[in-house]
Amino acid sequence: MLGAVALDGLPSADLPEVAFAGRSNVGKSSLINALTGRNTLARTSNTPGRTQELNFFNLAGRMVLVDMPGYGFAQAPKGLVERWTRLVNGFLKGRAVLRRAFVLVDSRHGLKDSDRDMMAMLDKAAVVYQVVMTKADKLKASELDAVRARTQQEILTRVAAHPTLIVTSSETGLGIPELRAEMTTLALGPSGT
Ligand SMILES: Nc1nc2c(ncn2[C@@H]2O[C@H](COP(=O)(O)OP(=O)(O)OP(=O)(O)O)[C@@H](O)[C@H]2O)c(=O)[nH]1
Ligand SMILES: [Mg+2]
Repeated sequence: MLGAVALDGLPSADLPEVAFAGRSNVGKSSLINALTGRNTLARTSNTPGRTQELNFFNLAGRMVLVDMPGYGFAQAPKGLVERWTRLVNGFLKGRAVLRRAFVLVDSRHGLKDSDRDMMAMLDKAAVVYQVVMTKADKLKASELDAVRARTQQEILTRVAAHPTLIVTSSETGLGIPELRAEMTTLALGPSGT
Protein backbone atom coordinates (compact mmCIF):
# COMPACT_ATOMS: atom_id res chain seq x y z
CA MET A 1 0.00 0.00 0.00
CA LEU A 2 2.49 2.66 1.11
CA GLY A 3 6.10 2.81 2.24
CA ALA A 4 7.48 5.55 4.48
CA VAL A 5 11.18 6.23 4.86
CA ALA A 6 10.68 9.29 7.04
CA LEU A 7 8.26 10.46 9.70
CA ASP A 8 6.79 13.18 7.53
CA GLY A 9 5.79 10.56 4.97
CA LEU A 10 3.51 8.53 7.22
CA PRO A 11 0.01 7.82 5.93
CA SER A 12 -2.92 9.35 7.80
CA ALA A 13 -3.83 7.49 10.97
CA ASP A 14 -7.51 6.75 10.61
CA LEU A 15 -7.67 2.99 11.14
CA PRO A 16 -6.46 0.76 13.98
CA GLU A 17 -2.92 -0.47 13.33
CA VAL A 18 -0.73 -3.37 14.38
CA ALA A 19 3.01 -3.34 13.76
CA PHE A 20 5.40 -6.22 13.12
CA ALA A 21 8.86 -5.78 14.59
CA GLY A 22 11.80 -8.13 14.79
CA ARG A 23 15.38 -8.82 13.90
CA SER A 24 16.28 -8.71 10.29
CA ASN A 25 15.39 -11.95 8.53
CA VAL A 26 13.14 -13.15 11.38
CA GLY A 27 10.25 -13.53 8.95
CA LYS A 28 8.16 -10.34 9.36
CA SER A 29 7.28 -9.94 5.70
CA SER A 30 6.60 -13.68 5.32
CA LEU A 31 4.26 -13.63 8.30
CA ILE A 32 2.33 -10.68 6.89
CA ASN A 33 1.97 -12.57 3.63
CA ALA A 34 0.77 -15.68 5.50
CA LEU A 35 -1.73 -13.63 7.52
CA THR A 36 -3.17 -11.93 4.49
CA GLY A 37 -2.96 -14.94 2.19
CA ARG A 38 -1.14 -12.79 -0.33
CA ASN A 39 2.23 -14.22 -1.22
CA THR A 40 3.54 -11.17 -2.94
CA LEU A 41 2.18 -8.42 -0.72
CA ALA A 42 5.20 -7.87 1.52
CA ARG A 43 8.54 -8.37 -0.17
CA THR A 44 10.59 -11.15 1.42
CA SER A 45 14.25 -11.86 0.84
CA ASN A 46 17.31 -13.72 1.92
CA THR A 47 19.27 -10.52 2.33
CA PRO A 48 19.02 -9.31 5.93
CA GLY A 49 17.96 -5.72 6.27
CA ARG A 50 16.08 -5.61 3.02
CA THR A 51 13.06 -3.79 4.45
CA GLN A 52 14.39 -0.33 5.36
CA GLU A 53 11.14 1.54 5.61
CA LEU A 54 7.79 1.34 7.34
CA ASN A 55 5.41 -0.45 5.00
CA PHE A 56 1.70 0.02 5.55
CA PHE A 57 -0.84 -2.54 4.34
CA ASN A 58 -4.53 -1.73 4.45
CA LEU A 59 -6.62 -4.80 5.32
CA ALA A 60 -10.01 -4.35 3.68
CA GLY A 61 -10.41 -0.89 5.15
CA ARG A 62 -10.58 -2.31 8.68
CA MET A 63 -7.05 -2.35 9.94
CA VAL A 64 -3.56 -1.46 8.81
CA LEU A 65 -0.55 -3.78 9.18
CA VAL A 66 2.82 -2.12 9.52
CA ASP A 67 5.90 -4.04 8.39
CA MET A 68 8.76 -2.43 10.31
CA PRO A 69 12.38 -2.39 9.19
CA GLY A 70 14.36 -5.17 10.84
CA TYR A 71 17.06 -4.63 13.46
CA GLY A 72 20.03 -6.47 14.84
CA PHE A 73 21.94 -7.24 11.67
CA ALA A 74 25.68 -7.29 11.96
CA GLN A 75 27.87 -4.65 10.30
CA ALA A 76 25.08 -2.11 10.06
CA PRO A 77 26.68 1.28 9.45
CA LYS A 78 26.15 3.76 12.29
CA GLY A 79 24.15 6.16 10.14
CA LEU A 80 21.70 3.41 9.26
CA VAL A 81 21.17 2.47 12.91
CA GLU A 82 20.54 6.11 13.79
CA ARG A 83 18.08 6.50 10.97
CA TRP A 84 16.32 3.30 12.02
CA THR A 85 16.05 4.47 15.63
CA ARG A 86 14.68 7.87 14.68
CA LEU A 87 12.09 6.43 12.32
CA VAL A 88 10.94 3.55 14.53
CA ASN A 89 10.94 5.47 17.80
CA GLY A 90 9.18 8.43 16.24
CA PHE A 91 6.54 6.16 14.78
CA LEU A 92 5.94 4.25 18.03
CA LYS A 93 5.69 7.37 20.15
CA GLY A 94 3.41 9.34 17.90
CA ARG A 95 0.96 6.75 16.69
CA ALA A 96 -2.24 6.85 18.72
CA VAL A 97 -3.97 4.27 16.50
CA LEU A 98 -1.28 1.67 17.11
CA ARG A 99 -3.04 -1.06 19.09
CA ARG A 100 -0.20 -3.50 19.46
CA ALA A 101 3.24 -4.41 18.22
CA PHE A 102 4.05 -8.02 17.52
CA VAL A 103 7.69 -8.68 18.33
CA LEU A 104 8.83 -11.58 16.18
CA VAL A 105 11.48 -13.90 17.53
CA ASP A 106 13.15 -16.69 15.58
CA SER A 107 12.31 -20.00 17.29
CA ARG A 108 15.83 -21.25 16.68
CA HIS A 109 17.43 -18.38 18.58
CA GLY A 110 15.00 -17.22 21.24
CA LEU A 111 15.28 -13.70 22.65
CA LYS A 112 18.45 -11.76 21.87
CA ASP A 113 19.70 -8.50 23.32
CA SER A 114 18.52 -6.60 20.28
CA ASP A 115 14.99 -7.94 20.99
CA ARG A 116 15.33 -6.79 24.59
CA ASP A 117 16.32 -3.33 23.32
CA MET A 118 13.25 -3.30 21.08
CA MET A 119 11.01 -4.33 23.99
CA ALA A 120 12.53 -1.61 26.16
CA MET A 121 11.73 0.91 23.42
CA LEU A 122 8.14 -0.34 23.37
CA ASP A 123 7.87 -0.27 27.17
CA LYS A 124 9.00 3.35 27.06
CA ALA A 125 6.66 4.30 24.25
CA ALA A 126 3.83 2.57 26.19
CA VAL A 127 2.95 0.34 23.25
CA VAL A 128 1.61 -3.06 24.27
CA TYR A 129 3.49 -5.81 22.51
CA GLN A 130 3.16 -9.53 22.08
CA VAL A 131 5.94 -11.93 21.28
CA VAL A 132 5.45 -14.16 18.26
CA MET A 133 7.88 -16.99 17.62
CA THR A 134 8.55 -17.59 13.93
CA LYS A 135 9.89 -20.44 11.78
CA ALA A 136 8.66 -23.10 14.24
CA ASP A 137 8.85 -25.62 11.40
CA LYS A 138 12.64 -25.49 11.65
CA LEU A 139 12.75 -27.12 15.11
CA LYS A 140 11.97 -30.47 16.65
CA ALA A 141 9.03 -30.43 19.07
CA SER A 142 11.29 -30.86 22.09
CA GLU A 143 13.57 -27.98 21.07
CA LEU A 144 10.57 -25.79 20.40
CA ASP A 145 9.13 -26.56 23.84
CA ALA A 146 12.38 -25.57 25.51
CA VAL A 147 12.78 -22.23 23.76
CA ARG A 148 9.10 -21.51 24.19
CA ALA A 149 9.25 -22.07 27.96
CA ARG A 150 12.34 -19.88 28.29
CA THR A 151 10.84 -17.08 26.24
CA GLN A 152 7.51 -17.27 28.06
CA GLN A 153 9.20 -16.95 31.41
CA GLU A 154 11.14 -13.89 30.34
CA ILE A 155 8.22 -11.96 28.86
CA LEU A 156 6.25 -12.34 32.08
CA THR A 157 8.82 -10.05 33.67
CA ARG A 158 8.31 -7.22 31.15
CA VAL A 159 6.16 -4.17 31.77
CA ALA A 160 4.15 -3.80 28.59
CA ALA A 161 4.32 -7.36 27.26
CA HIS A 162 1.16 -9.31 26.59
CA PRO A 163 1.53 -12.54 28.61
CA THR A 164 0.52 -14.89 25.80
CA LEU A 165 3.16 -16.11 23.39
CA ILE A 166 2.13 -17.19 19.89
CA VAL A 167 4.17 -19.82 18.04
CA THR A 168 3.96 -19.63 14.27
CA SER A 169 5.27 -20.91 10.98
CA SER A 170 4.61 -19.06 7.75
CA GLU A 171 5.57 -22.27 5.95
CA THR A 172 3.04 -24.61 7.60
CA GLY A 173 0.48 -22.08 8.79
CA LEU A 174 0.97 -23.00 12.44
CA GLY A 175 -0.38 -20.29 14.73
CA ILE A 176 -1.69 -18.13 11.89
CA PRO A 177 -5.38 -18.53 12.90
CA GLU A 178 -4.50 -17.58 16.50
CA LEU A 179 -2.63 -14.49 15.37
CA ARG A 180 -5.47 -13.54 13.04
CA ALA A 181 -7.93 -13.89 15.93
CA GLU A 182 -5.83 -11.50 18.02
CA MET A 183 -5.82 -9.02 15.17
CA THR A 184 -9.59 -9.25 14.75
CA THR A 185 -10.06 -8.46 18.43
CA LEU A 186 -7.69 -5.53 18.13
CA ALA A 187 -9.45 -4.21 15.04
CA LEU A 188 -12.80 -4.24 16.80
CA GLY A 189 -12.06 -3.24 20.36
CA PRO A 190 -11.17 0.26 21.52
CA SER A 191 -8.66 -0.84 24.14
CA GLY A 192 -7.33 -3.98 22.54
CA THR A 193 -6.24 -5.76 25.66
N1 LIG B 1 11.27 -22.38 7.14
C1 LIG B 1 10.76 -21.15 7.25
N2 LIG B 1 11.35 -20.11 6.64
C2 LIG B 1 10.81 -18.88 6.80
C3 LIG B 1 9.64 -18.67 7.58
N3 LIG B 1 9.36 -17.35 7.57
C4 LIG B 1 10.31 -16.76 6.80
N4 LIG B 1 11.18 -17.66 6.33
C5 LIG B 1 12.35 -17.37 5.45
O1 LIG B 1 13.22 -16.47 6.12
C6 LIG B 1 13.79 -15.52 5.20
C7 LIG B 1 13.48 -14.10 5.66
O2 LIG B 1 12.11 -13.86 5.63
P1 LIG B 1 11.50 -12.39 5.52
O3 LIG B 1 10.02 -12.54 5.68
O4 LIG B 1 11.99 -11.69 4.32
O5 LIG B 1 12.13 -11.71 6.83
P2 LIG B 1 12.02 -10.20 7.34
O6 LIG B 1 11.91 -10.27 8.82
O7 LIG B 1 10.90 -9.50 6.63
O8 LIG B 1 13.43 -9.60 6.92
P3 LIG B 1 13.87 -8.05 6.78
O9 LIG B 1 12.83 -7.37 5.94
O10 LIG B 1 15.20 -8.14 6.12
O11 LIG B 1 13.95 -7.48 8.14
C8 LIG B 1 13.20 -15.85 3.84
O12 LIG B 1 14.12 -16.66 3.17
C9 LIG B 1 11.94 -16.64 4.19
O13 LIG B 1 11.56 -17.54 3.18
C10 LIG B 1 9.01 -19.82 8.21
O14 LIG B 1 8.01 -19.75 8.94
N5 LIG B 1 9.63 -21.02 8.02
MG1 LIG C 1 10.91 -7.74 5.50
